[in-house]
Amino acid sequence: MIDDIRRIQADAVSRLGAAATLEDLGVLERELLGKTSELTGFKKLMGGLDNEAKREVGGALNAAREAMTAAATARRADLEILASRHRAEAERLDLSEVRAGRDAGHLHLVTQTIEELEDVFVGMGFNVAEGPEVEDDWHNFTALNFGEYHPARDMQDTFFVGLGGPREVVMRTHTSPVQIRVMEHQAPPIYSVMPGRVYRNEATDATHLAVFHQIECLVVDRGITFGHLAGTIDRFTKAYFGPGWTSRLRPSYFPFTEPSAEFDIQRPDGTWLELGGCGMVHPNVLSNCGIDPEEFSGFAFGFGLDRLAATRHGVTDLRELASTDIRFLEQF
Ligand code: FA5
Repeated sequence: MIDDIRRIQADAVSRLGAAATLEDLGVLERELLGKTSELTGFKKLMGGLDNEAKREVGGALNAAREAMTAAATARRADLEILASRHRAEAERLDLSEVRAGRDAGHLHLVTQTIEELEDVFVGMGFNVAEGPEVEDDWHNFTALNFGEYHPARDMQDTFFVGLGGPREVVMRTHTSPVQIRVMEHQAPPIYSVMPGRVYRNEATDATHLAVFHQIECLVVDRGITFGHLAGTIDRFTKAYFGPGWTSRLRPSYFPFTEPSAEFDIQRPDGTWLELGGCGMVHPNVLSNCGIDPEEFSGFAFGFGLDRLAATRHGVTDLRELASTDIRFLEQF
């Protein structure tokens, strides 16, 4: 009997050690250690033995069960490591595509648009400037001639950041604060464009996102007029959209420009879409940045980059620009 138990033990330990998968191991464990296993069968036979033999057979049965359980535990640990390696291999991402950059994958439509517009403006003699996305009240509002209780502050629903005093730090609602940063650090003449991401606490729909992009343009020099503004916008529209597109300027209001206008473009279906705001830099804004408004004048505009890109490429819903659907992204 003892020999039989030892033979069963050796056979079971080698079968458990060779289980190919976690499922196979489970099946084997039930077969070799379960209620209907040979080992359990021996226990039932022990009733007819004398005490001495019972002790010996019982000891052999316990040793066999321990050895088999240990073999199953060791094999389970190995198989779990193998299974996790397989999982990691199956879910592996080929990051060499990202590393290879332009050759393998490609830039997002919005990034392509930023680069294309930068090229248009650099070709016209502008430089490119950047500012932070988390702004203070001074740069986002106050220096731009928004009085403390000015209703125009509500035109741009603001995300406030829990830093500093109440309402002191914001996610910038437009790229116009970069105008202030440029003027604070550079004396005229200034010819700068400033692309970047902006944030507004508003509900999203086909033409509105809560996180979107603008490109700001600022010129400050002697003798700058509204004619320079209109001419620059016209030049840029033709360079970006092509000669067949129609655009218009409508009178509007911004606290930081006077006079102010809104810039619309006509879609191929004849409807108009507001692309941005513009105007002559308000004298208070120049003074806030230490520039003498008697000596210098300037113009500025801020356009919605997502709307620009979507309009030119026939994307009818801006929310698609935030999608990760490769079939959408691959079109551009
Ligand atoms: C401004 O943000 C001003 N800073 C523009 C400006 C700059 C005026 C310089 C004068 C001088 P406005 O809130 O209208 O203005 O936004 C400008 C453009 O951003 C809009 O015309 C639109 O194209 C785009 N835009 C505004 N809100 C959204 C939004 N929620 N989603 C996508 N694009 C938006």
